[in-house]
Amino acid sequence: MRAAVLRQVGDAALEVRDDVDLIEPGSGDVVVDITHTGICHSDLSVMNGTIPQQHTPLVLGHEGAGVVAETGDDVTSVSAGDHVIVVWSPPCGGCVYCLAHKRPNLCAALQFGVMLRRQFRCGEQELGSMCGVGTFAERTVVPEQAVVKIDESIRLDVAALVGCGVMTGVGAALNTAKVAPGSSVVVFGAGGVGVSAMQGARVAGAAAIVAVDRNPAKLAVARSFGATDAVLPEDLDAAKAEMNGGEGFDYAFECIGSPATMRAAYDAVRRGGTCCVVGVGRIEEQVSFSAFEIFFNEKNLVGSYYGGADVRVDFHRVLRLAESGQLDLAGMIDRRLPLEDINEGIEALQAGEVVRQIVEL
Ligand code: PAD
Ligand code: ZN
Repeated sequence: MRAAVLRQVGDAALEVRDDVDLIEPGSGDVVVDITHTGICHSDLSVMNGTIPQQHTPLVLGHEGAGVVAETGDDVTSVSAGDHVIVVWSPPCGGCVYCLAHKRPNLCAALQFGVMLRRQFRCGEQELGSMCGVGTFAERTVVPEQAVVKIDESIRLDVAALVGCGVMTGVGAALNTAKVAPGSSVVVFGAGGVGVSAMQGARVAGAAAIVAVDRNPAKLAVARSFGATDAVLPEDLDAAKAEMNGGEGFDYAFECIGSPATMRAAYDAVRRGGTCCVVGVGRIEEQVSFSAFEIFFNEKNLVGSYYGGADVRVDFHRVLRLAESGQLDLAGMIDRRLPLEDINEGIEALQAGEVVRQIVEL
């Protein structure tokens, strides 16, 4: 089958091959025919080493949907023919994070195990996969917990986006920060994640939603997804001056992944406000805070992993919001491309030109 392979960290392009095979599925596994996969900035971050992975070479991709082809003997929740969204961080359903803390997005019981296995093969060589998922392939194998069954009436291209960017951004607004009606919000970065955070803030009833992006073309895009204003970074101070008598925003969402914009997001919120960091930076990078300001400003600084989602509940919640017209997910798709052209898509995302691109398999 065809798959897009990252040979080694630092490569600027993927190798598109047509001779990749899957390992035999185990008793708890599900084989999925991937029909659509989005290209998320986290894919680029694996390529450039920002997000470390266990093995290279690997099949990249983690935002996908498709149709179940085959199931292992112990699988009970899905069967062949079911439409599913792939989960890049599958909750096991039985650990303290899943049950006691009620934070299934933070369950790592399965994630590191699946990241260790190499479920693809190319000739004699075994290949790993991003997050144990690898959706830049016509077919993948994942544990049962890493798929969520959806209704067949749902478009699989839209469903693919829910698998990462949409759930992450909408969930950051609704689950992590819990944006209050009537509040003011600033979102840094108008990519797939940032646009989803803006839409989530709109669903939550925010009165002001300001988008910040360094690409002028993205400002109009942000407005079309619910931003009430959209500014270049140099114009943020003026926008901030209009919020809470100049004190700043009630909430900020950093959806870029750089220390400078994480710090800018913290600075953009008023005393007692919430700065939610969604973007993923490098392990060795630091963000600094004055030891005094943490006490004095009493701001909430919170990370958001997979939108704080309980995927088995929240994927459906997001899809219902799309069905009722409160989230525009189909409109986020800028471009469709075949797997052969995936490197063009990677370049466009790198340039910050697109919201989301769908690879059709
Ligand atoms: P994207 O590349 O589509 O969008 C990033 C946007 O930020 C683009 O519009 C850029 O023009 C803009 N931008 C870049 N640098 C700056 C800057 N210095 N100032 C202003 N604007 C800038 O990315 P995405 O939306 O796919 O992903 C965004 C981040 O979210 C990225 O770090 C990704 O790894 C992370 C992510 N986190 C999770 C999670 O669970 N927390 C999940 C998925 C993605
Ligand atoms: Zn992603």
